[in-house]
Amino acid sequence: MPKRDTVFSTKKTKREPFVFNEQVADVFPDMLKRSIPGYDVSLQMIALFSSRLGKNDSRMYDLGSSLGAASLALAEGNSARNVRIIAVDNSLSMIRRSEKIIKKTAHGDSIHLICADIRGVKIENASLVVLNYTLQFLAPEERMDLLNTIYSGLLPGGGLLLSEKIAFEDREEQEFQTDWYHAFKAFNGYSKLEISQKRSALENVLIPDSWQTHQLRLQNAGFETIHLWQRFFSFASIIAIK
Ligand code: GEK
Repeated sequence: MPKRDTVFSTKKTKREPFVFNEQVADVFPDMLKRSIPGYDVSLQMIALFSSRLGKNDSRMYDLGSSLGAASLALAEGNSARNVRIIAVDNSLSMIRRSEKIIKKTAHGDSIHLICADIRGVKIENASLVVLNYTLQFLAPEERMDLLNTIYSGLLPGGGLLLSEKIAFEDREEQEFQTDWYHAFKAFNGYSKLEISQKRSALENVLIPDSWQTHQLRLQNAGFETIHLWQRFFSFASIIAIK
């Protein structure tokens, strides 16, 4: 049973920005399951994309790997030979825990963990790159550089799997989607206090872009095929193929 997320359950005396520390890493699987509609499906489909897009002797990257869930999905779906999966996260709490989790699976030899900032990572010979709810944590003006780096490190026909919280250009839709998203969280057992404290901790930490902004950025990076393949409320998953 994953440990229950109670990070925002008691009243905080001052507003502190959200960080991926020990307390968060300790309850992370429960936090994501109850906070991201479509998270489990995103992992299942990462395995599917891996099974079709993986190429012999290539690399796959999981950027912002947290506890390694997407890396494990890449490894489970992969049927190509000699694929090296590189998982990168700058939270030592996450990397330490993911090391223990991955060691207990059959994929310990194919997944390589790196504790580093994804903004400095070198991408090469990649058949797949995963950014599963990570790009949203970079400053908006830094996102294009990362996508350019990813595009140039991908092999022709290689894919980028991008999942994000998105914003809506239409104010009425933004309010509608936010309201239903909060209903989703309440339905999953989060109190009003937890929902509002987490929301305020994520302000200026998680900055969502609209689908149109993502599409334009991916086009500018050079991707030829760009499609939305899942969306639940304000959480969307996109595939972009070089
Ligand atoms: C999953 N992909 O389970 N460099 C490296 N890591 C970073 C950076 C950065 N600049 N910024 C944020 N992170 C995972 C879930 S969580 C999404 C990804 C969420 C890391 C951060 O430490 C955290 O582990 C991850 O990106 C984002 O499929 O919590 O909403």
